[in-house]
Amino acid sequence: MSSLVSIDTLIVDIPTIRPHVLAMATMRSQAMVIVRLVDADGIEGIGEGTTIGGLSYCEESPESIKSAIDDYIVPVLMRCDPTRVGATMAEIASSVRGNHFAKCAIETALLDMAGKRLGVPMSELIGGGRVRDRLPVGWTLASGNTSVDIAEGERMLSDRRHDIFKLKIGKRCLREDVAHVAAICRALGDRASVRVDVNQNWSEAQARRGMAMLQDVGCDLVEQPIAGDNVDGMARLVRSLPIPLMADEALRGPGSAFRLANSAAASVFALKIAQSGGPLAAAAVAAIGLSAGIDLYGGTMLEGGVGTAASAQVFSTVPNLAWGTELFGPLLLTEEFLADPLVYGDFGLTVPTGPGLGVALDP
Ligand code: MUC
Ligand code: MG
Repeated sequence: MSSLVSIDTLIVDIPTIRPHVLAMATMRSQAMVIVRLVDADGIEGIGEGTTIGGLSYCEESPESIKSAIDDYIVPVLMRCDPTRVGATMAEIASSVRGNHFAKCAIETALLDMAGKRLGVPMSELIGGGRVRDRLPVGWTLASGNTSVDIAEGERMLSDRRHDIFKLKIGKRCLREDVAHVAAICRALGDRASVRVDVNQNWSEAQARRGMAMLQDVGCDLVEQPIAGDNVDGMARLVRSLPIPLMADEALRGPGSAFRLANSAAASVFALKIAQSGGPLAAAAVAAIGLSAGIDLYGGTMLEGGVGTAASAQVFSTVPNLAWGTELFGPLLLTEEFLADPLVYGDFGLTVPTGPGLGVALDP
């Protein structure tokens, strides 16, 4: 039996390139939880568990993720064989409920080690392995100012970096939000796909009105318009409005994916490795979505390079990613912490090909 000889957890807090204005918080920096495991053979595994805006997005914060790992998961890990990823995660699950972001960081690090031990990229340890080496990558326009967003979108298009734009709305009144989206659709909509994310901030009645108005101005998709636990309300919106509704906060792993599919409460699933409980659970969410005829999208918690590489490894195995991905997290940060940055260009991200995650921390 192999064993771990060192486990380090640290919060890496890096300023963003501009304020990122969301319905529930304005981000000026991103606090990412990075885990580094080393086993008795000297093989290193790295993982990331990152959320957005302290406790304003969900029940886990950077500090709670670190504490869940250090105080509750590490004692279990120390008595497990890290080469047995599934068995180790099952042992952790038997003593730690929930805490999906913390579990994601650990499972990612174990899969990174497993890939390095076997000499294969992490994607080859998931489902049937990789089906693509590049992923389309969108960008979020969220400066809080319409003309700044349009100028930023124009730059992204002319640099051939992104032609999918997500707008963060739900903070202002409906009329102002729709005017903002309409202006961006007019300016960029013939060259890009424009979508919105409400981050649960509308009532069902507001959503009914808002989604109809957004469809009329050329918006392609509405992400999580109402509370994620209002599955019946989401189903009613899907049934009565043609514009696709994407589930994000409602998706907390395979169980919730099954319930959403069973209730026909989403047209698209935003796959997220941390929200799902880890890369393997995210792959299960993808399988449920595909089996139910639900489109898929590769989501982000605005992770840095480690979580973004892990997400890319998982999304590279999904047979049909109809709505692309938003794996732009590292590009929102003022500093890089990978030894070699991820490669973006031509509206996409190249999935790393080295063993495990295929990325290393810059010491
Ligand atoms: C979310 O709610 O989807 C993803 C991109 C972005 O700008 O914020 C996130 C979180
Ligand atoms: Mg979202």
